[in-house]
Formats: sequence, C-alpha cells, structure tokens
Amino acid sequence: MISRRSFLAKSSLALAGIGMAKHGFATGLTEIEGNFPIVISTWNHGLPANEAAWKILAEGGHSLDAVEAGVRVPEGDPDVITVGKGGIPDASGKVTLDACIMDEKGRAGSVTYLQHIVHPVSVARLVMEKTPHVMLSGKGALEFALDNGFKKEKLLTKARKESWKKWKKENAKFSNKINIENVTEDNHDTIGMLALDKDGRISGACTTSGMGYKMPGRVGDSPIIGAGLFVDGEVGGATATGSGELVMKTVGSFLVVELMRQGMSPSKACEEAVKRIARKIPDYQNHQIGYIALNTKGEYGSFCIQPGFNYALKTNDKTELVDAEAWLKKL
Ligand code: SD4
Repeated sequence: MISRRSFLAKSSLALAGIGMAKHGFATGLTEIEGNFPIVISTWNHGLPANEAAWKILAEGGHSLDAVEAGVRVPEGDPDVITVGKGGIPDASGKVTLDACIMDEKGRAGSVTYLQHIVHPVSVARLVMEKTPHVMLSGKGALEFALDNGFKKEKLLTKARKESWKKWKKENAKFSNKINIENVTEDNHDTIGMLALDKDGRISGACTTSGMGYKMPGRVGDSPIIGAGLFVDGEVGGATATGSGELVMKTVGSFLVVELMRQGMSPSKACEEAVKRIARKIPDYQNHQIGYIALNTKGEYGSFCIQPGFNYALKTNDKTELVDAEAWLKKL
C-alpha cells in the first residue's frame, strides 16, 4: 500500500532548509526520504478535493493552504449532502456546520454549530490566525465570520429540505432524539484531509454538517482537535469520519497520532484506534468509524469498523480511491 519516493533536496535545501530547520527536519545537505507531496482525504468526494489541494502542493505551496483549498470543494458543492452548502440539517431543519484545521506547528482553529456560512473551514483558519482562541461556536462564530467578510447564505438546499420533511414525517415519534436507524452510510461523509507538502510540512482539515438529523445543539467530533483531527509536525496526522460520539469518547485522532509516535505504521495505528472503540463501546457494531492517517514520511493508511469506507489518495504517480480494511470483516 505504501509507495515511497526518495528525493534529494540538495540545492533546493537552500530554500527548503529554512523551513525544515523551523519544523525539526534535518538541515544542510541531507537526503530526505519520503513520499511527498501527498494528500489523502475521506470518501469519494475526496477525489475532487484532492485535485484542488494538489494544485497548491504541486507548485510547492504549504500543506495548510492545500487542505483548506481541498475541503472547500465539497463544502461548496450543493450535491454533497454531508458537508457545507448541501449539508443535511439537524432534527429541527437547521444546517449547522462543524470544522477545524491544524498545521505542522500545532496551530489549530475550529468552529462549531456555525450556521449560514458555506466555508466553515476558512472561518476555522481565521480563528487560528486572528484570535488567541482555538474554537468559536454558534452565534459568536457567525459574528466573527461576518465581521471578517464572510457572506451569510441560506444553506438548506431544496433537496435537503424535502428529505428532511420526509424524515420528520417518518420519525415523528423520535422527535429531536438521534435515531440510530438514521445513521446510515449517507450520514457518514465528513471530509477529513491530510497533506504533506514538498518541504515535509503536514496539515489537516476536517469539515462536516455532522450527523444527519442530529439533536439541535449537537456538536460532533469533527471540529474537536484530538477527536476529529490531530496533527503533530514531528509525527503525522489523523482524521476521522463516522459517528462522532465514539471518536470523542476515545479521542480518536490524537490516539492514532500517539500510536504512530510509538512506532506504529499509519494503518496499524488506525486499526488500534478502531479496536479501542470496539473494546470500550458496547454498541459499536451499529456505527461506522473510518480513520485515515499520514506520517511525516508520507506513509499512509486507514481502518474502519464496517466495510464500505474508502479514501482518496493523490501522489505524484497515483490518483485513486482506496478501500479501507474493516474490523467487522476481520472478526
Ligand atoms: C459527526 N463525524 O458529526 C461526524 C459525522 C461524519 O461522515 O463523520 N460523517 O459525528
């Protein structure tokens, strides 16, 4: 699964070395082993998202710019029903968005329960860059976005409104409760993206409309640093998709990164994090969780609970959708 490419960063180190010194990489005339640039992201909407990220990576840009540009693609696509503009609403019919972003220096920004803004990831980036905080929520996040030039838009598309009305009729007895029967594959298409740029800098982003028809006020794992996304410039990054409650309870993405720090491969670390869920959460078999991970050498991997999760991969020589290995198939 892991394709590796080694490149000599000799003369380019005059340029890149400045960045590398800052980020803990070897400086001087050093051979840097690694499979980068590289970008991976969850689900098949990761394919067009990776293309947008790749434009930046291929020109030698920063992975932070790449992941932001990448996940903005599904955020802006009204046909993607689990992210941004086309997102499924909560039980009361409101589209509320969660997103976060993190770079190789450990800088992080996040927004939760954000309404009316198509690109929550860009608001999260501004939280990271312009405020002393990590996370803004709800009304405060919206005010911050509007103060910074974001446009207020109507997010509930016609198609999603129709589905929501149908859902409401069929699930009247559940009122505002999360109905596990509604946690279908359609509900599990958060985009999480990890990218390593040509200078070995890793960043990640994660953005979602969250669990479909969630309880009003519910926030999932996706905007929570350590749960839906975690990046450590010395080790790598991980991001999650699926039932956020399970990821939050096990601080999943942080766990994957820490396991990689201890020497596990990205695939093995993702598998261990899924097994942790299987050990700790009794009804985990009713849920899907998919993790993807990338280390700073450009090795990547994934693991999930149910068969059916896939992720998009782009490198200099590969553009593909990869099926993740599933715990329930291994049992
Ligand atoms: C959440 N983790 O809000 C998100 C949902 C998701 O793919 O990943 N969907 O719980």
